[in-house]
Amino acid sequence: TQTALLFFGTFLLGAAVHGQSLRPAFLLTGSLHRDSQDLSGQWTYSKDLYRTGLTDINGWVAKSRMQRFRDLDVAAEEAKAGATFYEFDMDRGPLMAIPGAWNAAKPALRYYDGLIWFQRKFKSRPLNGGRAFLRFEAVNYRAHVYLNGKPIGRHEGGFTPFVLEVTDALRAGDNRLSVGVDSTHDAQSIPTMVTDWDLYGGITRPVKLVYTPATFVDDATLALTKDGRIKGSVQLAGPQAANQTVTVAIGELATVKATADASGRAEIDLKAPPRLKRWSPDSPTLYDVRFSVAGDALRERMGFRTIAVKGSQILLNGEPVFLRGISLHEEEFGPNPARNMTEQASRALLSEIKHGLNGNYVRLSHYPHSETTVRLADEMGLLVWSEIPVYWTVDWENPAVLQKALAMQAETIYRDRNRSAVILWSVGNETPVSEARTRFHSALADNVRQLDPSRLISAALLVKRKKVGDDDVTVIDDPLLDKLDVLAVNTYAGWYGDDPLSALAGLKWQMPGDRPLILSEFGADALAGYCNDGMKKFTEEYQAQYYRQTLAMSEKMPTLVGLSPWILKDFQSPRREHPVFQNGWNRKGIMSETGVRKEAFGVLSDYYRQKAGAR
Ligand code: GCB
Repeated sequence: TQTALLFFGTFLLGAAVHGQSLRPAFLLTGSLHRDSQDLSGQWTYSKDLYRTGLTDINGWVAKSRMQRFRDLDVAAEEAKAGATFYEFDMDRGPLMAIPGAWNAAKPALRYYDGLIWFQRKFKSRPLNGGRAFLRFEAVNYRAHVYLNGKPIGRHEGGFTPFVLEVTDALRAGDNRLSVGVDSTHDAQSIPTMVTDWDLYGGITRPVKLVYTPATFVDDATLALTKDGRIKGSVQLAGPQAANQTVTVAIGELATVKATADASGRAEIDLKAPPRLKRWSPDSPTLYDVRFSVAGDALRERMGFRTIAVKGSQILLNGEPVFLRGISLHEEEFGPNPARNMTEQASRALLSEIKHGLNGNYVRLSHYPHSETTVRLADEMGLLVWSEIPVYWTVDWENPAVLQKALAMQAETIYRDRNRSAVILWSVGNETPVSEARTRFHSALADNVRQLDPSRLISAALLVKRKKVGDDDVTVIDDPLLDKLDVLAVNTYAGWYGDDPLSALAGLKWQMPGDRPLILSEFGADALAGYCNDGMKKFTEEYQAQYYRQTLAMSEKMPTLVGLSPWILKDFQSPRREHPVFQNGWNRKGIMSETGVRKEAFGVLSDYYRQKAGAR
């Protein structure tokens, strides 16, 4: 049908036309500081498990009774004489706070996995020749967006932002925004339907209506190079973009001008001012940077630092750095996390790492975390590992799936490349080695290298146990190694498998000697408060002892440059259903879901304090 075709059309535009460069049509970088209207708040919703809102389109019913996206005042229609009726009414639907995951919002939606329609009415001012865009920070997993009954676009991928222009569909005055959110995953989604974390469907991050002039600064980036220059680019969009003069001001330190080319792109290249303070976890200096053209300016707060690999070391601003970190899922403290990463929720999590654990690093697993979190890492001084959910198994042979992963990676890089905190892009987690899988990851790594040559590439790999002579050796020899700057492995000896804890420190490892290594995961479950039961699994003592022994093992790895044990706090996972110890929670946190520190927290915190002192 016509509507369905239109739908498909907008989707293709996103995936294929821009697929060449992987640059989305619009980025609206730095949207924090733009002229915008926050659409957070109470939205109405309507469950649609059988997808009638999408499929019941002018087919065997002349006038659809179920299309939740229609621009329709159902109560007014019902008041009219005649036999017309509808089987939805978005205006009188139940309410839900957006952003937030529906699973946490209502007990009846706790395990709902499917399509739900959301609606928000809002007033817009007249555009007067300007333009307007909707910017969604994240919708998990697919979004179908309509404004005033018109299809605006679609997006797939639950953790990255997307921008849709609504200049033509927007009305000065009352508007009706409808979003169909489909949380279902399948064998071709990223991730697939089996992971070790919870579903969390919904509009999980903020939505904004952003106003711009006809020609505006869509995106701008700067980075410090190893030879002491600041280089980057500014991308303008709009009819007057070509040949515009762009002015870039870095705090009070420097102001330069550049001229955009025919495509509206200006290259920036200046010598780093001598007074420039380098960003580091110990002194996370940020500058107010302004990229301006006639009629518009993009404001950013950003730091400047270099990151590189030399032999088996990671160098931050030219100095070796040891990454004292931990892995983190995006779940706020409390018994019923909603994935609503407010500044307060994010700050609480990152403060535990920075101040509680004496850390300088966080692995934001297993998907791009909220912009709020990454910006706070910049501000608070925590180095970041960033990853997309290419996790366990993916349909490696399928070119459409690769295209999704590439787009997701690009959306992440464009969003976060001005954050000094981010030093590592990871291209996958624990993917079983096969030729097709290695080809897939290699394509991702090449893509990252092209989009952002200034950062390091890694992946969390699986290890193998092998007999070498009489020895039982843990080996890292993944064929993906050639594509990676930094090796990273997840190791669970002492938890999964039969190794006694006392054997961990003596385990033998074999790995390339010329590449830095991170233990990207190690961990053991413990139920907070379960103690004194003879070193049984799930006790706090077992977990603490596991940490001591694994840290002792890590001390013997000459190329080790960092740790991100699994994980800061307990998190919800449908895989974890032991009725005494788990009840739907993965218990590998060194804190409980509500924030109670387990014994292992102290072990790691003491270890990091010593490490920090030993620098
Ligand atoms: C892993 C996965 C992580 C799991 C963890 C576990 O290796 O990367 O997502 O949650 O193990 O608890 O088994």
